[in-house]
Amino acid sequence: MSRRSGTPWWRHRSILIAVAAIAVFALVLQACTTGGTSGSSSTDDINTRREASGLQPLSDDQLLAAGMTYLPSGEHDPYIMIASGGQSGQMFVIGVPSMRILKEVAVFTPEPWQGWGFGNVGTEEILAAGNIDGREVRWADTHHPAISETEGEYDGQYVFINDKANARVAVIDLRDFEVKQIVKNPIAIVDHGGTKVTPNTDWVIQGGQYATPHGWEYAPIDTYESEYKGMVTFWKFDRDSGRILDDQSFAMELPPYWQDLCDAGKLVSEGWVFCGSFNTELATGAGEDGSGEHFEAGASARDRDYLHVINLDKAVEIAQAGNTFDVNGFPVIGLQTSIDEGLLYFAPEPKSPHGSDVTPKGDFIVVSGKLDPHVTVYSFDKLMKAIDEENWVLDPYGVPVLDFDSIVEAQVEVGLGPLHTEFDADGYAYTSIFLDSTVAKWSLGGENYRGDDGWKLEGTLPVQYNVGHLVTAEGDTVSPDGGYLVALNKWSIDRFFPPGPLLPQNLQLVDISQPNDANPETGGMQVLYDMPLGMGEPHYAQIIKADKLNVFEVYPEIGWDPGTMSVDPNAPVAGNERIERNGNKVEIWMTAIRSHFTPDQVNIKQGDHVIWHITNIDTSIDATHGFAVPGYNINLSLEPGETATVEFDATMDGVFPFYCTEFCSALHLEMAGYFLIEPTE
Ligand code: K7E
Ligand code: CUA
Repeated sequence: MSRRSGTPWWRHRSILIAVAAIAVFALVLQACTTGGTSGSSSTDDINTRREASGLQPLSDDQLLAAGMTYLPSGEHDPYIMIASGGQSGQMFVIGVPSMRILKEVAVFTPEPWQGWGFGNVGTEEILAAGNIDGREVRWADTHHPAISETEGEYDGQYVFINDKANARVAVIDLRDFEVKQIVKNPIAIVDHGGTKVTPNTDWVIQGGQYATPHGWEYAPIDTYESEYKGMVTFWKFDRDSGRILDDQSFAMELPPYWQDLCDAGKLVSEGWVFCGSFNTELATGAGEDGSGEHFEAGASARDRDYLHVINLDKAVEIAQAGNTFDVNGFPVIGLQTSIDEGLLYFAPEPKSPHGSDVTPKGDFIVVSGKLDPHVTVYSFDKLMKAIDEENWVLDPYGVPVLDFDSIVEAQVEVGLGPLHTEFDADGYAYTSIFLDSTVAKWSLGGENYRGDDGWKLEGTLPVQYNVGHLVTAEGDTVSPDGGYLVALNKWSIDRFFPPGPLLPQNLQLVDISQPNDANPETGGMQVLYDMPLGMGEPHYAQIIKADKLNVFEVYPEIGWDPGTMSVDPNAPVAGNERIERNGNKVEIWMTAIRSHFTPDQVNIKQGDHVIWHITNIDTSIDATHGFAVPGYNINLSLEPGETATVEFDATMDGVFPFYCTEFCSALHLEMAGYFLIEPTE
């Protein structure tokens, strides 16, 4: 088989024609909307050309959808979607409405293009902070990105993301879309209900999931009820330094229910936090002796689980007063303290709950039971009233369980398997319906929304298939934009060419800008675009207005250290390039500029300890240089102005041509050098 994998010529041609046809759609649409008479084409012409290239003709609706997502070369997306990367351990940056992938941001997993974890000392240190008992854990299951907020609005400064698999949280600076910090939760080995931020990003919430003894110490499973613990952790965030301050952070001990998604209260409910849970059955699985039940039955037997209603403001006071115990050096508020101090209440929630979403005005909390066809809406006022009136019974751990009927504002039947809910600017809510594979649009009632018109289903839109989260533009903030919704579908089945049995996810862009009567069945919703994503399974995403992001196009000054976000005084700059030897320590100060490294010959001896600093002294936008040392597992990405250091022992002797891995100029191939390591006996 010496033939190159055969793409027939006509395939290429059909792609070209498709591209041309899309360009023509834009012309037609422009002609239609401006009333102009371009006279160059028409729907018929487009469909004639599509058919000629083996494509199906388009309906008017489909043509409109194409025109709503097509951006001519050079036009930027008005919105940016930050999606979790699931098992990739990364985070995706996607333009909306074009659904073009702009970047996979390296987070928990080494990524060579960004030079993330391939010798760059700064990145290695950040990754190493996520080591667990000294073990390098270099994958993650990222679920929930949380863009930093000011007064409940996305401010575009930072994004946080959790690693469900290992209970870690990363902090990403949105000036350069690079990770600045990874923290490992000291008391839990897995998490889920994070990350979410409080309305001014004072606290980053990391909720637990599968209960273990704190510190994931061993305890026999038959001690589950007494030794296994749930948890929620509140990480203190310092905006000025851009870091989580672990010495001001704390956790709360919770019963060994499996805590699920959390959301922070806002406006009227600011200072409170709401976390769903399941497995209030305390199921422990099917044992090898045939005892017990699988979790899917055992953990979904009861009709009610508990929404955890947490008084964060008061918990902060208790933690600051030192009324905590210590797990691995981390302060934890004990469950009994939480009960005594009124930090924790339970609100019964319907069967197998998932999702916990606070409405834009902070006045309601929406939860879904995966095995209940309704969304259940609690009133924050009613929760407070029930707490005041002590309208509760106690759960087996002594936590007050509020009376369901007294706290529920409404239940709206939306379909089978409701999960997650977001909002728009007009008082509508959108819930993902996993089993039905739909998005349900329903109206919020109450004076802040649609009043007496509220609490009813407005329409459902089929999506393909099995939608997990959905996201609307700024849809979990105090002022959602609406306009666009993205359904993050778990299964794609027949939507795309199957690249092997592992299929991509299907992210579907949905237009939610139209009134209900534009299509009474769907409540005006229309699918605009299907985007396959074959890089990991995004769970949640957030969509922010692009103009809220203040991104560095190049680093502000030459010698910039992205780790400290300031100039490194030790950075090599033009004119001070040099090599210093001190015994077997060799330190190199090198610069990179189109199209050479200075110096481009480096001679050392085998066994030398090498500290190699490199600055990209180019200041033009996009003039990134790479730096690869073959055989030594080293690759850097040096963006304009950036400085980085690699440090290693030159154990292998030989001749190692190093080179720039970014095609930066006409003489990029010449941007190389010789690293000669002379053998010692
Ligand atoms: Cu529903 Cu982790 Cu938010 Cu997946 S979670 S879908
Ligand atoms: Cu620098 Cu290629």
